[in-house]
Amino acid sequence: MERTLVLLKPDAVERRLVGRILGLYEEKGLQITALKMLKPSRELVEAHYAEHKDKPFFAELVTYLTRGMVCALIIEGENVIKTVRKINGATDPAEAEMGSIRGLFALTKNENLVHASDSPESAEREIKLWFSQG
Ligand code: 3AN
Repeated sequence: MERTLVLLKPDAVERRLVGRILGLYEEKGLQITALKMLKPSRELVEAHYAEHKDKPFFAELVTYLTRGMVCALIIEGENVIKTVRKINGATDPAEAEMGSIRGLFALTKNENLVHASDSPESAEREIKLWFSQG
């Protein structure tokens, strides 16, 4: 059994899409095993996106993630990492399949609603960051 860390980013919360998005994961048959709402600190977001710290969009990315509430969840299931990334769709919503979250609801790479871990190693690292208090 695999697990992954998913974030519904501030645009998802601001646009009241949390219920629709959680429904897509659940309707697929995946199990949400932890869920919380928080306004993340700059330190948390910088650590989460450490691999992008030298990218030109890093400052904008940190501002975006820290501007409001985020819904963080752990989802478990067989092949959950690959499956959730498929449900989320490609990073660029213009390339994302139409039935995916980004295909359905997002327009730009800057604000693409969701994050999901890309490997078991990233998942464990990210779960520690976002769910450190038990
Ligand atoms: P994904 O979230 O699909 O794994 P990453 O890890 O390449 O994609 O990018 C992390 C986040 O950085 C994206 N979800 C998006 O918010 C932002 N991002 C990625 N590429 C760009 C870009 N070219 N311009 C602005 N923001 C970007």
